[in-house]
Amino acid sequence: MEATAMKVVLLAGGVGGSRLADGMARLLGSDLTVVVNTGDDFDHYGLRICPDLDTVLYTLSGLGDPERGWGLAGETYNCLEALERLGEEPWFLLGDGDLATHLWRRQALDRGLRLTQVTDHLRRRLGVTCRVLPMADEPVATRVRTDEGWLSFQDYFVRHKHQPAVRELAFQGSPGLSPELEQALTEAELTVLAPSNPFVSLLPILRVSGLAERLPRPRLAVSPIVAGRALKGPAAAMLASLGFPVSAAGAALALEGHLDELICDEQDRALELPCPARFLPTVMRNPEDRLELARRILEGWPESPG
Ligand code: FO1
Repeated sequence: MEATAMKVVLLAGGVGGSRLADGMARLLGSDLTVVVNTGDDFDHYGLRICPDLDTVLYTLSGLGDPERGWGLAGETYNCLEALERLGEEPWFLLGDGDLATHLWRRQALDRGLRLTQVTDHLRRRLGVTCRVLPMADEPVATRVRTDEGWLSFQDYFVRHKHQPAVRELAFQGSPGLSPELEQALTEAELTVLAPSNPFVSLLPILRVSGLAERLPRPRLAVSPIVAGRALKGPAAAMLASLGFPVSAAGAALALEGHLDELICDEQDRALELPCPARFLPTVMRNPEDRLELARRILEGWPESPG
């Protein structure tokens, strides 16, 4: 880890967010707080599944599956196979090691711990040095309206393989700031919005009551769209179906009012953008790319690691 005095909050969804979190954590250590979307969370077989929190924790601990970006590396699926023998048709792949996380979380929540406290325990046990905070302690559920009607988020994303066009989004729950998040926002000097899906990863975080207005400035957002394509997931398709340009400019418009500078990929230099922009190599293919992108993002800001 390289030493720096700058405190940063990174707003992140799952896979793309966790990769930038990894680069930033190696630069900033405990001066980084990753604020993670929990709108994808859901109950399944009585367990509380928090996919984005777990993706961030597994990636930062080095335990994650590098190919898929979610779940643990080298997973086995004995429990799911046993469920199949009982007549179930598992559509959400919960590995045996991952199940331990969900069992432990369920037990801790049942004992009255808040999700923030549960996540902090997991973080410490997994050896993650930066702070990782759920966007809220209260449950929030993202729902999407498709031509087949309203779907819960994981139904849309995993069961329907994010194929249906998304026409509208809704968020159930009225989350507020946890004391830990309020303190992190007060202490930090810079906000970074990870290259996560604007609609289903970042906007759920930004609608937490009191969060958007407390975000430390400047707020830098890394575009999840490069050369008109999403690096992963349905961000490009959602921009199109929700009526935005399918480009980094569209991502900036989707986050209008929440960013001071957009960091776009060098391939998008010719784009006309609705806000101040910087052009960097933003595609993270390996851990070195993550660190380099984190360093370049922080470059140029006062007290940055340089
Ligand atoms: N994504 C999938 O596409 N299929 C799965 O079966 C799946 C299982 C899964 C289990 C645990 C976990 O933490 C994440 C998992 N994901 C799976 C990823 C995840 O649901 C999505 O990537 C996010 O919700 C979107 O950020």
